[in-house]
Amino acid sequence: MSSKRISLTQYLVEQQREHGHIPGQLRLLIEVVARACKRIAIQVNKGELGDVLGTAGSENVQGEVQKKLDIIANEVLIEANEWGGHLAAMGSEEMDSIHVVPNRYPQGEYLLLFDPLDGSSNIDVNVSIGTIFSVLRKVNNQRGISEEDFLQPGKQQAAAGYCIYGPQTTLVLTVGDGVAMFTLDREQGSWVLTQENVQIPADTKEFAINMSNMRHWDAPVKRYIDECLAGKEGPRGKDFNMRWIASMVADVHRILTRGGIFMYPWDKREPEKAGKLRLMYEANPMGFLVEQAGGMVTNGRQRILDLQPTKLHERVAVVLGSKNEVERVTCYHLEAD
Ligand code: AHM
Ligand code: MG
Repeated sequence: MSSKRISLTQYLVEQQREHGHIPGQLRLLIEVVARACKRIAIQVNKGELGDVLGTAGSENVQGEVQKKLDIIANEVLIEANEWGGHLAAMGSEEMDSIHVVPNRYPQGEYLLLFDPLDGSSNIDVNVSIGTIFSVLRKVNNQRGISEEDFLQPGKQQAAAGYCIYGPQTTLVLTVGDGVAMFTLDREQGSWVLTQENVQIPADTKEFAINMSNMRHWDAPVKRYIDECLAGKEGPRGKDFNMRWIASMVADVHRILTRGGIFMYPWDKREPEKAGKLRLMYEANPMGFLVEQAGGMVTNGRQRILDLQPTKLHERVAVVLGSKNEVERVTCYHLEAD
């Protein structure tokens, strides 16, 4: 990378000029989301001093207890995005149904989905958390909008990204032309391009899975992890390392940075054959980023970005990261069918 500092705005303007694939409304949308993430980062950093830790005493649609920061982050994203004229509606992990842009504002061409604060269990313990977002085009041309308009396969995303609130605050973005990372310069209050053309190595010796669920796993997942654990002496002939942060943003960020495989598989406690993670605002945006960085993403059997969603809060099993490892896990599943 050259020593010339490029801001997010400049990056987007240049992308628009050179490749023409960022229409004006999409550029505005990304800038607004990035600004909202900056505001969320400020709240996250305040922690106890800002009275933002702990639970809010309410539950979301999935029956999970909401943390104060879940609600704050959700409000920040809605407020920032509803008036700009770039969006028609928004969907969020923290809202039962979609939020349509009120009539007093112009309605835009895009739909935005987000997990406002991912890794909620890590909020109070000062471990990295993040905001995940997915951008779809509004395909029908009428003013009316419903949940159905959101039910598009992940391969139709116009953009996706996340912001990780960690030792650094970093925005990771794809508009379908590779993955770029922007680090927040706190003194300047601006996003600075710090990495372009991110690539995930095809091979890895690092896996991420919640091992406490092992007894509930399906046979192919157990087989894969057993082989990793067998190390040099086992069929893989190499030792594996393990990491599990329990914030998908942080686990995916590590994989984008140095490779690895991340799994949140379906397990036997779930009758619906889905996993814990949500398709539309967790798996799809992360899937788009990982594929754009040369990695692979499946639900154990199929490419996640090909799946036709059936509801806004649908769950899905997730296997993502270094291509050769994801391919192996997927083969184990297909062989077992
Ligand atoms: P959240 O959106 O409610 O925070 O849940 C999603 C998170 C992911 O970030 C992470 O990979 C997973 O849940 C961790 O789950 P577990 O606590 O079962 O290890
Ligand atoms: Mg989440």
